[in-house]
Amino acid sequence: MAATDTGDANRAGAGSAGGELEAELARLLAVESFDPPAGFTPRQPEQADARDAAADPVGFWAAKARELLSWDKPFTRVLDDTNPPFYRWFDDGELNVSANCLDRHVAAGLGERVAYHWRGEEGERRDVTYAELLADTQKLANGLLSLGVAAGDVVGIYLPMIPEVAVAMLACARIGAVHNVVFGGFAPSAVRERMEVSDAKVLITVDGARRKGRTAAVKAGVDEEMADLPKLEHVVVVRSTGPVGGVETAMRAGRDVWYDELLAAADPVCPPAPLGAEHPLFILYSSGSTAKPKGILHTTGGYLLGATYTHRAVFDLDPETDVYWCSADVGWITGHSYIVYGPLSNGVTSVMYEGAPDYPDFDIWWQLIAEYKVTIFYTAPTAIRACIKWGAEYPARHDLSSLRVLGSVGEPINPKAWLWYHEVIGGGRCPIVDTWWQTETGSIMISPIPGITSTKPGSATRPLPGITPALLTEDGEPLAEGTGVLVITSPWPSMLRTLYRDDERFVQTYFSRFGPRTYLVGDAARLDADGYFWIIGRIDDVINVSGHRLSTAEVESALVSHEAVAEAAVVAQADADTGQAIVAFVTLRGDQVGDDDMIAELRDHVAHRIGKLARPRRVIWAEDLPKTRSGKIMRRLLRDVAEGRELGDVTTLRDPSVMAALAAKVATAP
Ligand code: 6R9
Repeated sequence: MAATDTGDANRAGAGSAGGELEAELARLLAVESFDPPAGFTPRQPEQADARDAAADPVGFWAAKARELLSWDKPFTRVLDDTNPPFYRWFDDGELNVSANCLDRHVAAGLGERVAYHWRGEEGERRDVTYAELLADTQKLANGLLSLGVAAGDVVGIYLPMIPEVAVAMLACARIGAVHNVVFGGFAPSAVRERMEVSDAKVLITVDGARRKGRTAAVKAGVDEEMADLPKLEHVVVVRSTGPVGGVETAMRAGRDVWYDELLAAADPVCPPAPLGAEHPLFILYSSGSTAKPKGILHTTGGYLLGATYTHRAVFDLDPETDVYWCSADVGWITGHSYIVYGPLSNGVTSVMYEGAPDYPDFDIWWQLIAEYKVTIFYTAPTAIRACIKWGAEYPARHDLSSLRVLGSVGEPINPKAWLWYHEVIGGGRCPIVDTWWQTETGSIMISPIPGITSTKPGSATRPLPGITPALLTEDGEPLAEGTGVLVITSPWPSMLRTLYRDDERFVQTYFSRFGPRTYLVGDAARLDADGYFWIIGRIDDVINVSGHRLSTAEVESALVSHEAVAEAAVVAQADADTGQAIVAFVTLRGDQVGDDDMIAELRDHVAHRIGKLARPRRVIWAEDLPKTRSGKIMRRLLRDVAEGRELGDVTTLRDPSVMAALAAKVATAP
């Protein structure tokens, strides 16, 4: 039964004593379902959308594509499903993503509207308007053309959270170049790999990047790793921090060019190229079951429709009045769809923040929300859990009454974090949208609609209009209720089109288990009697650390690339802060000593190869690893050991005694 939780909104908000808050949260933990807050009136016609989509899903998407996007050439074909899983949407239509994100708003007289209120980590402010974004985008687009970039070429982007990252993406979209953004927190060697496998022609990067008062020399790292990439013709460098540690950024003659000089020399007018709706827009590498990252490919029309429609519907957006902030990094799909493409296509004002949530102090987020009167805030459960740890006194210092809708993404949100978000940040009056989706889906798939859907803490609730998730048993039988494998049974416009230059892996990964018309998500889920989805977690060897996807194989291959390591197996362990944490079982070579120095060295080595977020939380020395007779490492058993569970069946192991030895080790390991 649903309980209404609106009578005394704000009671747990600013000023309430810690004890009272604890008691209130404990009481609410027993509440299973929350009706939409009484004072919240939705603006969008989603009930009508749901009806239309149920009656005619393809017709629904066609209508939305005409209503929400501007087409240079209208499409006449909506969906081509004759060659599944290679679906095509709107494929005889033409449009340009940057024109939809910029030109159409400027043409409508909204050029002076702020696109991004940017804040630097030392408090610097820059308000970038739609007109300014359009001007820079045109110049950079011309600059890229002058460097020889043509439609279809891949351009790498390795930038921190500065407005230039949006300009870089939009400039590519303007000329039909395919961007390949790499998260700024990844190590240069991970960037190199992604540039190499995608044959990137140009890389757009930065002199240095700031993080919590320190500056890292990004361009120097790029030079070290990418001196010998034959296909990489140019490196464009944004002057962001100036010399790092007193050292001038080195520029290689003939290859490197300063971003500001490129823009200054460029023609200010670059008409947007009309592109086929199925023209590739970007590749984004994501972790899969093997060490080789998957180059997820999205195309122009369907992707932009997904991002634009869901950003409106899920956040109950009013571009005229809302101030929106997504705290993700542009290097992830959440940043692509909900910092750049969705918000800009809808013409809303966003906040973009360069820094960390705990710098200069634990209240910086709440300070920004109060200052810019943010109405919609979208973040990750791991960040909420960190805020809980820091304490409710930090949000209590600021006026958060502008907030209207709160969003969550990246991993299942535990009810405790949900309730704290609801009470302390939302003052009990803001609907929470727990949005389930993936890099592959391009846009949000399962989520409540604010003011319409009753919410249950921990459930992403129901599918959005036009989206058809289902649960199957291992044998592919549909489940009306219970726990099973999550699939999506019909195509949707923003779905991935393939894995870059690897159609075979695309079919194999997503469309082989249940056939070419059933998309295998890779998550397990539970469906309750009300038709609500509860995402349980991955069914493959993907680890979710703080909402970031990492593959066990990728971390293992980084570990074994260290000379001291003979073998490594990596598993996830449940973690109260990061959702999951990485545990590495490592067998050293005979002459090596497993001590604290070696642990530190291996952690550094992984940070250097992949990035800091891939560093194992725990390293456990293993004389031997549990293997089947065919030599497969049984990670399931390692997980049981890491999480301190009773061991299951070990009889399939070649040497069952291995597990007892490991269990004893884990009991004493830090
Ligand atoms: C957007 C994004 C996708 C994986 C996905 C699932 C997990 C994302 C979630 C969620 C439970 C949510 N995930 N959102 N689990 N509830 N609201 O995160 O994309 O980086 O590709 O990760 O993240 O396991 O399969 P991506």
